[in-house]
Amino acid sequence: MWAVSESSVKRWSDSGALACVRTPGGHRRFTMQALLDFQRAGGAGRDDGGADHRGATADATQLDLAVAGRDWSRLQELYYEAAVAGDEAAGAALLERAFQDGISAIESKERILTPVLHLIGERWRRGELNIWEEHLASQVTLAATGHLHRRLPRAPAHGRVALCGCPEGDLHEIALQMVVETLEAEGWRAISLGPNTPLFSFADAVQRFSPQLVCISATIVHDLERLRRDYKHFYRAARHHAARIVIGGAAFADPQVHDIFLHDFRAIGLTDFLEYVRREFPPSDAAT
Ligand code: B12
Repeated sequence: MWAVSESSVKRWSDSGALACVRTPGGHRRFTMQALLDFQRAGGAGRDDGGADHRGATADATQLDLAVAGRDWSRLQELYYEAAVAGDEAAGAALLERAFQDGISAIESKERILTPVLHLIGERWRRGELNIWEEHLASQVTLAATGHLHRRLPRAPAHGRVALCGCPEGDLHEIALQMVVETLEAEGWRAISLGPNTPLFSFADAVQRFSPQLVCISATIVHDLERLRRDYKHFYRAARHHAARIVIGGAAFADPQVHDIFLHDFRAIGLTDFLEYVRREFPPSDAAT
């Protein structure tokens, strides 16, 4: 978080500035609250402060200011830096800090992560970013959003099942993970088949799990003829189990693709998706 040495942290802890809990073996443990209290009281810049201290404090302060002011473009810049540097800890800390200040997980996904990934794609396309930087950014994003998700409160499980995946040939799994997290936070059992799932096998999974909801995320698709053929089988299976079908992702902007994937709802993002889910599956109708 502050990019300082272990001895600095020990010194702050020994002076009482940074509260710690000692394990029976004598190791120091720091609660999130203690870190935040320390940060509010001046953080890493409170004492002697070498250059590294000042830099780290400046970063933390910038993050605090950006979060407090809901400065989305600054938050995007800060997240971008963490993402292309492969800094999972910084990416996760940013999302956690935002959440503590009242920015919901969906807001972070839509207003920070998604625009940053779109920008990364654009910079990659223009040859300004290396492929490995795009890969690092993907890993950081999957890890950071997963980290926040595991800490969030969830609605009680209501027994409904959603089956989610990307069609064959599509390796873009970040939006899919976001959809799964959104449903889990709402108390769904959300099963992810992951990226690159052939539709005929997706249809078999529908038979196996009898979901109330099926979510397809598609960014890039190939072989429209094969998709057309397999989707018919998939659609019949979904209808047989009375599952609603929701589609989302850039691939559906192409009318040819859109027309193949008969659906109940096409989501633009996570906010309209959540509205749809809450409207179509009200709590009173829950199975358990
Ligand atoms: C990361 C990335 C990759 C990574 C993916 C890693 C991973 N683990 O997921 C890797 C390196 C694998 C990759 C590979 C390729 N990629 Co790529 N990739 C991207 C990038 C930068 C980000 C994608 C992403 O995660 N976006 C963030 C998500 C959250 O945003 P989103 O998809 O828009 O989703 C939002 C909404 O659409 C919606 N949504 C989406 N799906 C769903 C589903 C449901 C049910 C709901 C409710 C909502 C919903 O909610 C989301 C939240 O807001 C994009 C740039 C971009 N514009 O997206 C390029 C991009 C998609 N890739 C592109 C290309 C060309 C490729 C490759 C062909 C490159 C190559 N030559 O190898 C391969 C193809 C691989 C394949 N077969 O799929 C192009 C596609 C252009 C096109 N339309 O043809 C893009 C646009 C980059 C560019 N500017 O040119 N890529």
